[in-house]
Amino acid sequence: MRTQVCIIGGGPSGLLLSQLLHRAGIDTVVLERSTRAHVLSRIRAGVLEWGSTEVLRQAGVGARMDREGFVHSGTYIAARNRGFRIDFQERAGKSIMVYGQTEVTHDLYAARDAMGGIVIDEAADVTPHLDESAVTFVKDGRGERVDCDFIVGCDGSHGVSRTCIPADVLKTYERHYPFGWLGVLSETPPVSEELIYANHSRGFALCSMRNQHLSRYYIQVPIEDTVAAWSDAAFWDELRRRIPHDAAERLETGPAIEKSVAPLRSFVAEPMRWRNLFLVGDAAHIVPPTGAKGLNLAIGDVHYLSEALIGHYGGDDEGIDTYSQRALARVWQAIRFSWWLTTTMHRFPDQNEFDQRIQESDIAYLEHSVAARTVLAEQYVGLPF
Ligand code: RFL
Ligand code: PHB
Repeated sequence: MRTQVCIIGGGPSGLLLSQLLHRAGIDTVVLERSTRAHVLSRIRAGVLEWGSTEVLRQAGVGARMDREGFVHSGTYIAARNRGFRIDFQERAGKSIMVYGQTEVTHDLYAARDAMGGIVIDEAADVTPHLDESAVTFVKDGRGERVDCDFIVGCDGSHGVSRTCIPADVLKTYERHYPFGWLGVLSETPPVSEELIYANHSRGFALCSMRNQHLSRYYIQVPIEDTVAAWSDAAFWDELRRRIPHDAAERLETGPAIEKSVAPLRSFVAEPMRWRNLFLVGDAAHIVPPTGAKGLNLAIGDVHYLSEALIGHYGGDDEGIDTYSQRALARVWQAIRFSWWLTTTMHRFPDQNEFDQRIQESDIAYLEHSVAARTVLAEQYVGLPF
């Protein structure tokens, strides 16, 4: 098989890149390790920056999002069981869109199918060969090979692409947080019309949603906790203790239809280009979910790289030569924001009452300072590309 751009990974990054390039007349092949059903069953991100919604529209996959997604012009921040609102429109002139990653991925697969895009799922042993500008893999027990101009690693944090960058070239930066998030999806009306991020001396909590009948809630738990350690009843009790009193009183509970524990981590790999290989999304960087930045950063990378590759095939290499530098500058801003919000909102194992008061003062400052609310809003809605 021969193509121009071979994309490893059929998550949101890989599918979106393939869609944007195909629309610009550039051939791609996407190689995905899992089944499509598995990729579509992952419950992950819920919040899109406005810039991300624009990239999705540009890719021709914005119609259902614009019909079914929820535009939020603000969010609630809480401490000591009391919340206040930050108005994104007023402070940053932009809103965000609540539309699940599962739906984004679904729309991307539908669009790829409609255009006859090649997405090969259950591709095993995917191996990039940078010297030969090719990727080999095994499908249905048979060895296959794709020759290409460029290889793009959209294969997430445990993918194979990043390992092709020599150890003396690759530099990584990492922080592990000493707790996880227990997430629950339930067929109940969301407790609040906008998200609530709650600091509490018992630990962080987040109230989010997918639609008017589907809520997504998270609580901070010890990193070693398993799903089995948390009955539905124990989860709801703990959530109620941490969120604002008025929300706790309104909270409607029901059976969890999905429950999982996710670790929190910050990670950056540099550079994001090595020879004919580019890294995109979680393959190059991970943020803790507190700032809702993971999927949005992935979409940002795709935006830069699609422009760069379109430029290359039009005779201009500046975009591919500066891709790593441009993408990383924006990535580090989101790494810092996600670290700050995580640090301000969570209970650390060695935290004492002094540390708790510092966090509460930081949050009170947000409530009372227009400047502080502007700083948060500008970053939450997403810095410009
Ligand atoms: P993905 O989604 O991990 O997709 C990578 C794909 O590559 C495949 N793959 C391979 N294929 C072939 N060969 C190999 N060797 C391969 N190795 C891996 C995998 O099967 C997979 O299909 O990465 P991508 O596309 O870069 O997308 C990144 C996002 O998924 C991620 O950043 C977000 O989900 C993070 N995230 C959030 N981001 C937001 O912007 N807003 C949020 O509100 C938000 N909430 C979250 C989140 C992530 C969470 N978890 C569970 C990690 C909430 C949670 C709980
Ligand atoms: C979600 O709805 O899953 C979600 C929302 C906001 C976050 C993280 C996750 O910061």
